[in-house]
Amino acid sequence: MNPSTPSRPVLDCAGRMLDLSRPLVMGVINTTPDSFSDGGTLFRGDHLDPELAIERARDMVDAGAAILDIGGESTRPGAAPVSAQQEMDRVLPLVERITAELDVVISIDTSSPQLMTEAAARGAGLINDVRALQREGALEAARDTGLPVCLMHMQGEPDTMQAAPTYANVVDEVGAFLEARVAACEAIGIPRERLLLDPGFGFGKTVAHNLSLLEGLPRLAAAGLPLLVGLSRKSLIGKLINREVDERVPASLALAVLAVERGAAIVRTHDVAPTWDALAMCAALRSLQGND
Ligand code: 7PJ
Repeated sequence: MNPSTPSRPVLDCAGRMLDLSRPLVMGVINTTPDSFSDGGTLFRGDHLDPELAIERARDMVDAGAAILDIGGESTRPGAAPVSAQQEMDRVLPLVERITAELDVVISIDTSSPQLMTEAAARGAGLINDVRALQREGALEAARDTGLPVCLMHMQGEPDTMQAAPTYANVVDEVGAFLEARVAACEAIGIPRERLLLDPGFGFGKTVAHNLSLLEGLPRLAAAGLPLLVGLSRKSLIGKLINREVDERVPASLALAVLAVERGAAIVRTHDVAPTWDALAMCAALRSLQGND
């Protein structure tokens, strides 16, 4: 490394470099008709409208998103599983168009090894797996793409995970799980430098569990890997301050700032423009403090 330039944590996402020395925004593009919080907004009738989707993607990039996270499987509580083919049909055409038209890292929100492989071949730059590569063949598929991977913690599976989440110590257990998945990745040949961690807010967690994890983020950050967090519009906000999904942006911004202050590097959000502003304030304060 050139001694005159300070070293910065940088993630190579298929040739696009993400500078993690300042907090980054990941915008959510849902191709499902039934997601947690923005389900069906890219649909006309019962079909995904590619023009609406690319317009949403462009708006997010213009608003400062460094990454777009494209998902084709709904993981909201109670969601029905989709077939791998259905997921590919929803996601791959969009990956192709975004790669061709926009300068942004494309993240694929999937647990399907086949989709990881196909999306990487079409220009995706990051794999975001809410099952932390536990599906059969996922570790190998992710390794062979050469892409960075976000490993997320979830207790149970989406259809039942909110029934009765139980932990003795949620921060310890989530930390131990993520550490074990990092070890599994390293064992198969995915280097640590290519991994990000996510505690999985709302995935098999009560409000109290989510708050403990937010408080405990610095302990998870101590693993030395970049943290990604998704708190945007999540139901803990509804439960804590009684807001409907479309009224949760201000509280989501507060949570984003709290998470970044506790060590999060990337914030996944449905509302890119206000989140970018909120994180820019965190970055401004940090540069004044001289720790950037
Ligand atoms: C998350 C996610 C999250 C990561 C979803 C929603 C639910 N991936 N995919 N982290 N949430 N890494 O957007 O509300 O929190 S889907």
